[in-house]
Amino acid sequence: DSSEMDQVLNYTRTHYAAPNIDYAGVAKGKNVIIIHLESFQQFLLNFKVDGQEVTPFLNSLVKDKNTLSFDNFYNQVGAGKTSDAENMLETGTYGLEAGSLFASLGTDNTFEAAPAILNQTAGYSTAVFHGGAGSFWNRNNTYKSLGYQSFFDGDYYAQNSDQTTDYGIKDKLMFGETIKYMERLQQPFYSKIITTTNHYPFYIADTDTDFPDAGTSDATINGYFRTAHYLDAALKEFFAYLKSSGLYKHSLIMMYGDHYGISNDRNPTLAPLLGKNAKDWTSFDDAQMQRVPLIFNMDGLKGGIKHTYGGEIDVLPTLMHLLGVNSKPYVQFGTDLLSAEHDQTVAFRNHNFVTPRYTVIGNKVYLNQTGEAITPNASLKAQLAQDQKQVNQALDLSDTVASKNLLRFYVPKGFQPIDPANIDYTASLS
Ligand code: GP9
Ligand code: MN
Repeated sequence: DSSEMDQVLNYTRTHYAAPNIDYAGVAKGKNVIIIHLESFQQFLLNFKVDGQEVTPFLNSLVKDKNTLSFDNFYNQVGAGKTSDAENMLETGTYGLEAGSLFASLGTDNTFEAAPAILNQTAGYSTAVFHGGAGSFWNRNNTYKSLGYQSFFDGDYYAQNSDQTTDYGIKDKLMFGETIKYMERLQQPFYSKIITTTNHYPFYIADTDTDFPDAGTSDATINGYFRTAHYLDAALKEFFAYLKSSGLYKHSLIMMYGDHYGISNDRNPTLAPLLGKNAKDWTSFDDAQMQRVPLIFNMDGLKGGIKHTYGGEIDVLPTLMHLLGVNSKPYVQFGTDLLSAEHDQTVAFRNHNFVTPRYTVIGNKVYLNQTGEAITPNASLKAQLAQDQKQVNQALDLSDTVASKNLLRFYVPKGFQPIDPANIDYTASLS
């Protein structure tokens, strides 16, 4: 009811962080190209197998003077995996405690999401590209609720068996076809490309990559470096397409990893490659492995590697502020990563959390600097209890918004609610 909505607004308005004047509006009017890096963890950057970089392209990109990236950025997904990441990035609200919000509520709930906001407030056309089944994670319905005008799903891409892996067309082929559709979009456009090759079981043929096998006892880990290397090479090709098509200089490119590729139970096997002892591996180390990349690149962007702590919930206000769009009227649970007022407490979906100094897992507290479990003194205990309370409050309020479909009671000023029935994806090519 409306009193619950008032509680939500009270939280999001109090928690709001104002834009950083050095970055506010620097990408105003640019096309937005979001690249979803499937299962891509931060530790892959600058990692070597047999002396070879796994991600030579991304490694050089993060050093570019026009690249802004974050190296303490965490995924916050639950069981909805890819769809939870998409949900957080598009809506600024959390996924659900169990299952996938896209799957259970994506068709019928009211959303105030990035495609609708940017279309209505800044004249963006909107499109999403995914070279797999359109019904996966209920995207074919949810994308309409988010306000996406076009959805180029697997039907728009080559699908012969030698052109695909388990979840869709191979990334290199996908980018090659996508650029042709993208060139035809009305500018400025807000777009998202979902890659799929770097997905469990991480298989890529020798004819598609010559990257070496890491030689661990776990074929999943060995494959992960190969498919990640393939994705990196695909990104290099895509940037070349963007440059030759002329789109590059009119676009802000944002890349993010959605969640882990290597699950916690496999981490002890990976440990020696990270210079650690398998027997010393702890829940703290598992939490550290939840870092994923967040990278912005744009001609003229003031670059650098930021060490700010944050997570997927924080991306939407960050992006909106870069585009010069006010995020304040919307219900968003994260804060602009570039703002001096940004909240650096990162909530995991299971209510564990990370701050710049501590990692809290259940009732265990670890010191980030050393990884050791500590017994907090009274004042630290009180501070962490306060942080935990805020984490719980944010997750619970977000759950209430979702489960009670509260946004139908709140129409931000100037926002036109989306009617999914008015959107038709069979005509995306016309
Ligand atoms: C499939 C892809 C995978 O379309 O997005 O989703 P995931 O298994 O990572 O949630
Ligand atoms: Mn995924």
